[in-house]
Parts: sequence; structure tokens; C-alpha cells
Amino acid sequence: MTKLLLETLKGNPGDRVPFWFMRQAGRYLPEYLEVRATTNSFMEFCYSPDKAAEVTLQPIRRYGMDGAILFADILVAPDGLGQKVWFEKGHGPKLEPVNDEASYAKLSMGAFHDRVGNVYETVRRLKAELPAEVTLLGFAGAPWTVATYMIAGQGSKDHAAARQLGYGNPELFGKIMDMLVDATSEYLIAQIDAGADAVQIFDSWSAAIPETMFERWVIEPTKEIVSRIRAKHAETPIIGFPRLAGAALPTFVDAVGIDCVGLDTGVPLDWAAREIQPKVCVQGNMDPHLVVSGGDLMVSEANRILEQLRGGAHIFNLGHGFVPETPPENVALLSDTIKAFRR
Ligand code: 1CP
Repeated sequence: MTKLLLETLKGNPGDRVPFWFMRQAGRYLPEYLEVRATTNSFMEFCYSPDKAAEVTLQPIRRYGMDGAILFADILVAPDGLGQKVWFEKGHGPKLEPVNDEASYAKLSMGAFHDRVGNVYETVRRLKAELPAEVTLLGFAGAPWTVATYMIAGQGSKDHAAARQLGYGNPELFGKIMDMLVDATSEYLIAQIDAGADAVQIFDSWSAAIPETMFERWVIEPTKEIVSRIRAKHAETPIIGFPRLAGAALPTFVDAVGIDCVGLDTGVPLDWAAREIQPKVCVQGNMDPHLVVSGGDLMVSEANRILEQLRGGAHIFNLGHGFVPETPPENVALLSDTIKAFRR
């Protein structure tokens, strides 16, 4: 049985455009909320293979996506390194900040795989349970995006704490980034060992970074992770997603050596078709908020995206994740629209 999404990632697109959605498992689905309610702590939920595998499968059963993304979170990596991570209702993630030598000294790779090992077990279960035609996607956060949480101790608007540490104490900042390169490479390699068919590296906060720092904070660490994965798993496709990188996107694609790049909602598609799609597969870029209103505009926009990217390898996805208020029936209509399209 061929996997259409995996083949498309390898640069062999078919007649139909494969699809999956960022945050396809999550709070917009009543069956997710039901399973989620059985565990208080979100991190513990991520480390429960039965529950994490179940919520990964839920959207596949409902909508028949071509890709299933492992249910976990990008903040599993700092937790594996020994940083305290927890989620507070209504406040998002909280971490004990790593912003000086003393807090950095508490981190290590020593117990990483033991601490996050249940995530690998989730991948093994998914591998066994998923239909043969569905591509299993592993993922991790990119070092820069994960560092913004580690350094600030929470989500932040313009990532002031990480930027200021990066400029003001480049030595300490560099050590945190190096540790994240080690952790992320090993974490993704272990997910592939456990059965992931492809992996995505989320750099959600790579917007508005000066170009010298974009090179150092976004391109170099991601490139190093890609090369370490390739050394072990040369055949496994890697998707990069430097969200809101704008005109730096082609530079990122050329330098990092990924197989596919995620396009956020603001990327003009005629430009992407001309400048990026000849080099790598593209994925994206529907506005998740348009799936909240749904209807004819959602359908015509989906068809526009499919048309504009029909000339090369394309995986239909969103420009960012589903928001909790997304009506599940709109996801059904969007899925049917994509399935009906032929290149
Ligand atoms: O209680 C809940 O259900 C919390 C909501 C939730 C969910 C469903 C969080 C908390 N994480 C997740 C799962 C998740 N996170 C997945 C798995 C599956 C899927 O996509 O279906 C993935 C891939 C992520 C990745 C993730 N986590 C990113 C990168 C992608 C993106 O959205 O930009 C980021 C930035 C996070 C951090 C995070 N996790 C959760 C929250 C509330 C946040 C903070 C977001 C912020 O700072 O705005």
C-alpha cells in the first residue's frame, strides 16, 4: 500500500493532493475533550501512550486525513532535559526559567530518553494501529522556538527574554541552543526508530528576526539537526516550518536541506509556486480562522490554494493550527473539498 503523503514528500506527487492539519487533534473535537478530561496534567497526558495514541487517531477516523501527527508537545524536550514544565488552565505553558548559568547547569541529556520514552511508545502503538496508507508524522520544536519558552518561562509576545539573552549573553544562549540541537536530533531520530515515516520541525516564532540572527538562531541549528537525522535515516523526509519567515523562506530552504516547507497564511502562493515549489514540496497555507466561519468562502479559498500549487508537490494544510472554536463540520467540508480535487 503506498502512502500518498509520504510519496509526495519524496517529490512524487499523485493525482490527489494529500492533506493533514496542524492541531488536527485537539480542543475543537468533543471526543478529544472527553479523553483529555481523564488526566489533569497536560504533560502527563502527553506521556500516556494509550491516551496520546487514541487522540492522534480520532481525527483520522472522522475525516480520513493522509497524515497522522503524533500527539505530544514541543515542550516535551525541555521536560526531558530536566526543566520543570507545567500547563496552567487559561495561561498556557509555564516553565522554571533557564536564564543564567545556575539554571542552565540543572539541564542535561542524561535522563532524556527515560523521561520522554513514553512518547516513543506512543509512536510504536500508532505504527501498529494506523491504516497502512496513512503517513505517521513525528515532530519537535526547533531550538529557537523552544528556547523562547525555556528562557522566558512561559509563552511571550515578541520573545523579548530570548532575544535579549541571545544578544546580551551569546555564550550562555549558545550553550542552551547547542543542548537543544542535541536533544532535538536525538528525539527525532528516536521517533523515526520507533516508526515515524517523516518528521516536522516547528519554528513557530521565527518571525521578525534580523538576518544575521536568523542565520544563527534559525538556520544553523535546524541545518545541524537535519544533517544528524540524515546521517542515521537518509530516506526519512523532513518538513521545516519557519513560520512568518517571509522573504527569508527561500534562504532557509536552500541552506537547511529539508524535503518540504510549511507555508504560513501570509505567503503569496504565486511567489511560493515560482520560488520554492521547484526546489521542495510545499505544505499549507489555509487560514485556520477561515475554517471557523466555513461555507462557500472556505471552499473557494481551498480550491484556490489547490489550483495555485497544482504544478508541483503540495500537501494541503493550514498556515497555523486549528483554533478551539473550529466547528467540526467545517473540517468535514474542507476535507471533502480537498479529496475531490484532482491535479
Ligand atoms: O489542554 C489542552 O488540550 C492544551 C492544548 C494543546 C494541544 C492540543 C497544547 C498546549 N499542545 C497541544 C498538542 C500539540 N502541540 C501538538 C499535537 C498534535 C496536533 O497538532 O494535532 C503539536 C504538534 C503541538 C506543537 C506546539 N506546541 C507548538 C508548535 C505549533 C504551533 O502551534 O505553533 C507550540 C508553539 C506549542 C506550545 C503550546 N502547547 C500548548 C499551548 C497552549 C502552547 C502555547 C502556544 C503559545 O505560546 O501561544
